[in-house]
Amino acid sequence: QSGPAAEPGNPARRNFMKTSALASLAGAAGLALAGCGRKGDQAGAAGPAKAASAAGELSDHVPPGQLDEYYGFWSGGQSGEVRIVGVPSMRELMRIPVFNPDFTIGWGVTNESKRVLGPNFPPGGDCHHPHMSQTDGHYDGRYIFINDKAHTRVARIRCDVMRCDRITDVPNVQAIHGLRVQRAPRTGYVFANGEFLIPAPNDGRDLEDTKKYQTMFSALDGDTMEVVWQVLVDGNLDNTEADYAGKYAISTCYNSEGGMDLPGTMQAERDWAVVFNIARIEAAVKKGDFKTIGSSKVPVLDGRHGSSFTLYIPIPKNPHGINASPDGKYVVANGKLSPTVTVMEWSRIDDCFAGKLKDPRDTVVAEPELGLGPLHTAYDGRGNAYTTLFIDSQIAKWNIADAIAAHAGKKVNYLRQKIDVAYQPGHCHTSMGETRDADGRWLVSLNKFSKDRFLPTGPLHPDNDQLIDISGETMKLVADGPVYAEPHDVILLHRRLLIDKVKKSWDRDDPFFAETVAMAKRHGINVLSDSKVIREGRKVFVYMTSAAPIFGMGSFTVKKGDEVTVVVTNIDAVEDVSHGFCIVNYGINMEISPGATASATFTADKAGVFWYYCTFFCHAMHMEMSGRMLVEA
Ligand code: CUK
Ligand code: CUA
Ligand code: CA
Repeated sequence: QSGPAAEPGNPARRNFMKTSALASLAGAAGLALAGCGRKGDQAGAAGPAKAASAAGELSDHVPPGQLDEYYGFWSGGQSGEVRIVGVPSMRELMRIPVFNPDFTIGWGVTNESKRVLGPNFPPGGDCHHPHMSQTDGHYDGRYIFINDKAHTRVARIRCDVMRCDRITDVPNVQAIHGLRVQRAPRTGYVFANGEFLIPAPNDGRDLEDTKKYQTMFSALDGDTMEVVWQVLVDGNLDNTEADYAGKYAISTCYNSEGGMDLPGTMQAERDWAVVFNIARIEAAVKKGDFKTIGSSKVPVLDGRHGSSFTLYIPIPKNPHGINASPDGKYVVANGKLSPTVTVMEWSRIDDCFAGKLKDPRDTVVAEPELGLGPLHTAYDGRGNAYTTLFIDSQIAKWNIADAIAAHAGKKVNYLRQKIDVAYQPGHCHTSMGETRDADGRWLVSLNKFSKDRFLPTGPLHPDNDQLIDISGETMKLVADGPVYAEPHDVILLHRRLLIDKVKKSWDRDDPFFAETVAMAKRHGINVLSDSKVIREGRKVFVYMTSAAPIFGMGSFTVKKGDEVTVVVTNIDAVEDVSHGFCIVNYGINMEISPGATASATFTADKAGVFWYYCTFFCHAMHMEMSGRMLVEA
């Protein structure tokens, strides 16, 4: 995978930047620079950035003019956002607001974002598990899906524009935690775990009757974002995973006891992992072998013990992460309160569902002891696994085949190495490691504590995401990366899968703002050329273009109490020339990237002169890109 520097110095890129700056300056003066519209080259698309030092070890250094080799998608945890990080440099490239309001781009301010967020937009979210859609076990660059534990939702991010386009409330459960995608034949299903146990229905009765508490496993359709079925389970649900054949999903349960407090969840020596047989579930849905609950139309199947849809595999103790190996053969549950991880073989799960194996524990082919607090496991595609040890503050590298041999009684040492991380790792993730293309180059350890690794930032410390070279026999720590709270999980994918799919300007027929453009059309407005005010009673629609450095309208007049909708269309065709539209003292700010239309609606409740101005520094005359809203008393 490693290669020579693809774009030394990259003069073409520099020329392009100069050209675009000139072009926009010329636009201001009303000049036409014919023949100057040179397109930017696909800088770096041809080969990986130089990441190999003379010694053959990997480096995190990405010099100016070169691009990172990997895209990282970081969950933003309780910030509610997803972040795009370049790897190996570990530089944050962009943020994608999802469940959180964001005033940089007006997420939660614009009408377009409010349509995605829905009418009861609860501010904030808690996202843990970003996963990209796959086709036959390979990332396909279409979508990233992400859970919201705080409001029981699942969101989808379009990878072509890196914007969230759908958010779905999951009924009948509370707190979506584990989330994974169907790998084969494609995504397909998005699997989502309801973590907490609640009474059904959860309407104020049975508050203390904890025997009636329950939760469910949910499957969404990744194309429509509808919840298509749910399976009632015993115990609770923590993390989830899917196989490489499209037959199964599997979830860990740490509260098989049905406990309502910490000691209550730690009674049993073994909890379990529950396997969901997708074909059997689909057949039952087809047959009508389900019920629905309350106003929800989602088919709910009974997958508790004794069901033919599910298999409960006992796992010690309060297991947490669950991770399928990229060879498609195994899945590993991480013991948390047990120093072990449990390796199950998918083909034995086949046998168990077929009745050829009687004891679900016979699906277990290894149970290596690794250290204290195993939480999550990642893979290098060379037969090795890497497990985070939360309590030991280490990552254990171990060999799967040797662990299986040891389980069968052979005298082999499956443990390859332990490396100290700083400190208390949760997830770890390898480059391409959750796909068939696991390339065994990088591992990121997402450490919950940074303690002494960075300059003090007050009582709240950043997390510490450490970059580890796993390309050789031994793991080598390469870099510390401070991050704002709190990434739980990441995915790392090679840029070749995405770099040509990401748009540099919006298509004019993009569905994200199609409704706004349709409204303009009803008003007889061509948003690409018209700057006009349309009044319908107390509703005022203000349409304007933006082209560096002027808005299509220098002022507009409304009456106090009017409901005002401002619609701005960026007609600059120049890459990277985004505008913003902010009305001073009115709580309105939105981003309008090249080719986009954005709108915001508010009540003009204060009379007077209120300047609007551009918030993205777009031009030498950016400060002058402004106008006045005149609100008559
Ligand atoms: S969980 Cu946070 S460290 Cu929500 Cu994937 Cu394990
Ligand atoms: Cu447009 Cu600044
Ligand atoms: Ca337990």
